[in-house]
Amino acid sequence: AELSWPHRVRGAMVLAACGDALGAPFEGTDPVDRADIDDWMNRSTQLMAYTDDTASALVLADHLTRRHGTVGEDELADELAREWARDPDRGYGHGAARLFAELAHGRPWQRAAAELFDGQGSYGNGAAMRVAPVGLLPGLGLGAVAGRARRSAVVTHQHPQAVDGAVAQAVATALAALSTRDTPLDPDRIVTPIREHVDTAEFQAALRRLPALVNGGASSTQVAGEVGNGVSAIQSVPAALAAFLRHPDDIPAAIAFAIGMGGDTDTIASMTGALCGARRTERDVPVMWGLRLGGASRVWTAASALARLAQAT
Ligand code: 8NA
Ligand code: MG
Ligand code: MG
Ligand code: MG
Repeated sequence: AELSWPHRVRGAMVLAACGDALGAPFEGTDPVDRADIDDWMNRSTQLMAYTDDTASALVLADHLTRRHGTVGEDELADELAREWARDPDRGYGHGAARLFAELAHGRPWQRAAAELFDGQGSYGNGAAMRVAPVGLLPGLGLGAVAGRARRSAVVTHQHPQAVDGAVAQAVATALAALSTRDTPLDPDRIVTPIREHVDTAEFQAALRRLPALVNGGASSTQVAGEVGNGVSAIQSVPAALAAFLRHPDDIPAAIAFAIGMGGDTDTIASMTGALCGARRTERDVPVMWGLRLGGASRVWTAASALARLAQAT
């Protein structure tokens, strides 16, 4: 009963979308005024809109639901490109928009993704920001989660740090969904298993610093200063994990912490939301956020369909 996996799936998907929409107005702001965050989170009754982060996470969720949890790279590339073409003004990164335009013209993803940024591939967080559904698949070991995260990433992001970012965020989501609520979360017990699945020395180093930072009670701005808050996976994925580990059982505090880091606020808050929602379930998502979220029924439908995979197996 404690695990209640379907509730955790819905919690993660809905709170990831809310984090994205709550963080979006602050994207690129650095530093962010804490009073502005509180006002927007707590008092405003304005509608809020999700961005590319959620749009692409919903594509991946639907993909996994239809394929009973497996990743098909060709299909996924096509589905992501079609979502971009249908609704291109959701705030996609430059490399992502260029890539999707090429895919829409029939170029194979293998070549188009590899040629981005002078042949380095993108090190942006675009593969990590959409990956939470992979960590929410029922009954997978962490190695299988990591493998599916990698396959879901490479269709757009071939830089090794961007792939590591997707692996880290997917494994973190699975660990959050497996964790016991309201019992203290030891940062080492989350960070150590994630480190077993990432490949690059840079990602290893970025993750290794997190437990001391979190245990030392670092503030939002201190974490941003140490870890970074930019659109690269190597900065934003550890930043989101730190926000979750600082406030694992207090959703508004974790989201405010994430937005308070500044920089890529929609994406950091969305990834934090996925982790907190996976630990807490949808029952702990503030009701007003769901009511303010444009497209909430689309999010709810995709989340509930993904959650039903747990009942089918
Ligand atoms: P992406 O692949 O375009 O990467 C994002 C950005 O990272 C690029 O536009 C480049 O500036 C930079 N970049 C990535 N790889 C390299 C490289 N190898 N060499 C040099 N520069 C590089 O798109 P993505 O899907 O990975 O990005 C996701 C982000 O874009 C999310 O934050 C999302 O919300 C969106 N976004 C962010 C901002 C922002 O200011 N933070 C603004 C608009 C859109
Ligand atoms: Mg975005
Ligand atoms: Mg954006
Ligand atoms: Mg962003």
